[in-house]
Amino acid sequence: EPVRKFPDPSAVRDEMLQKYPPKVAKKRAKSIVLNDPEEIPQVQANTRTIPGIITQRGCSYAGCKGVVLGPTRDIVNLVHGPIGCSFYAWLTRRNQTRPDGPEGANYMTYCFSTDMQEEHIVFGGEKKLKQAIQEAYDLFHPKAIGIFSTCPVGLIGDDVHAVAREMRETLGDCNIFGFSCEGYKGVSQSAGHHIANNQVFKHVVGLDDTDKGGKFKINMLGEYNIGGDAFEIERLLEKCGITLVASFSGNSTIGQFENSHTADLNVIMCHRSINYMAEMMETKYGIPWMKVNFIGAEASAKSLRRIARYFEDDELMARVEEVIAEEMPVVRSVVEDVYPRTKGKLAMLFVGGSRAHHYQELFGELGMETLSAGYEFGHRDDYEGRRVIPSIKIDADTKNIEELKVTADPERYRPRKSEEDLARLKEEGLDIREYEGMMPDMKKGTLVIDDISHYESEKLIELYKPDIFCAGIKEKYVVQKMGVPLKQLHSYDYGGPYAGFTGAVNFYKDIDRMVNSRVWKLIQAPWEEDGAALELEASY
Ligand code: CFM
Ligand code: HCA
Repeated sequence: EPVRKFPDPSAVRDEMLQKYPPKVAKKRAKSIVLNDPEEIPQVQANTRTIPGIITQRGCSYAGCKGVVLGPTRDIVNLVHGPIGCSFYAWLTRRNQTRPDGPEGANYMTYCFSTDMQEEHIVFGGEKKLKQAIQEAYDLFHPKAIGIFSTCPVGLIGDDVHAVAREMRETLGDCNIFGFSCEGYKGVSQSAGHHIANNQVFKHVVGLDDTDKGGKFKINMLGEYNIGGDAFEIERLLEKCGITLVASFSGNSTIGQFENSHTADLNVIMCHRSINYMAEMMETKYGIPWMKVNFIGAEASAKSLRRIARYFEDDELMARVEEVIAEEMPVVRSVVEDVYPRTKGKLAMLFVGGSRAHHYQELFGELGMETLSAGYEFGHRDDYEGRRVIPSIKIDADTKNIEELKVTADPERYRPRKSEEDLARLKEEGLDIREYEGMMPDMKKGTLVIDDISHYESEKLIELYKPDIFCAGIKEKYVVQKMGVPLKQLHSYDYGGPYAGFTGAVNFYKDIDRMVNSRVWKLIQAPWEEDGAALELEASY
């Protein structure tokens, strides 16, 4: 096969920037960097998107209501705002529940909204909100109701927290809490994650002290059961004899959150969306956290081993090895079949705040290279791979994370492992503080681009002609019209699961089909068409 020639990445970068007005170019330049895993360059991230640029990002309400709270089945998620905010968020994310799941209510398929009208914008919407809470309570008698503020709520000044307090007292047996997650809070979904973490921690975590048993008790943080991923991870944990106390929040219940402080370890899949929760639980309850990754067969094996090492139990470690040995043969046989067809193909990934990194593992297992990648709303630690303590402000009563220590009962909540234990474990090969971001794992000269714009992705595709581009639904058909298949890494294009060993096999097969289909060669990209065709396009 002929060796493919690539344009020089710094020339690509220059070309991308050249079209922008000088001020815009100056700002974007800081978010488009040439990677060097040895000497990680600084990347500008988590800053405001330049107005007028077509971004992939979403809003704070999406991060809070849709992402973090959305997958919990028995909290009534009541949106305070105009109906559109609710309707367009209704069942748009592929969090699954299954019939054989825990007993009890499941409100995930419903759409609850106060349906705010002009009159409420003028005279205030608190009365309507109280009515809606009462109505939801009368109809369903839920254990909990979460209120999610959309943009107008903040603008007119409705106090959702006061309403929550009042209705909690009036109703007596329903936990009601509000989220000030107006879409405009912060620069992206990321602010919404933070708001969600704070309120769930404050109003729910720690309410149920019951020891539900289990020898190796963990919480799984930042796994949202997209396409059934959590089911596959649950299957593996169960097979190994590891007890899952709570999941934040794929396939979860509010009861799990209430009891989650009884776990001995927090493992984190998506650090971006839930690191606040992990830090707060470590500070208040002494539960250490550790990064894991169940995307990729090798990564899954490594993650199971890390969990087993943490518990320092010979039987568990042996069991984990048995499970890995049982799961791997199928994975290997599929890789063997697919590899010759996928090897050397090129991928680009622009997704959210963790998958653009995690999925590089799976492509690596297929012999595919990631030439360029970036997050929509990751922070610098997600790129550069440093473990930083986020500056957490919870509310007016609990001003910062350090104050959580004061509210914890030191008799009941001692650190599960002392600093000395952790240091010893590190010497023995398990550094629970190890945390790698995207850039240390990417090759030198690859392009790392934060909050990529539509124009920049078009340029990348034109100049590199990747074999596959990974992003979301807004990007999918635009990219495919350029003759490049797009794999949705948010919804998995309605496929999946992709986590764990079974998930890896599903992914290999799907990617093989996509990068080897000849149908893409039949499409002419806009820059390949002649003038007449372009004119036709423009007048359409
Ligand atoms: Fe975490 Fe997520 Fe992601 Fe995310 Fe999201 Fe998502 Fe995503 Mo869409 S929590 S950061 S805010 S892994 S919804 S389940 S797929 S952008 S990469
Ligand atoms: C969100 C949710 C989203 C959108 C996916 C997409 C998801 O950010 O509001 O753009 O295809 O995963 O459902 O990220």
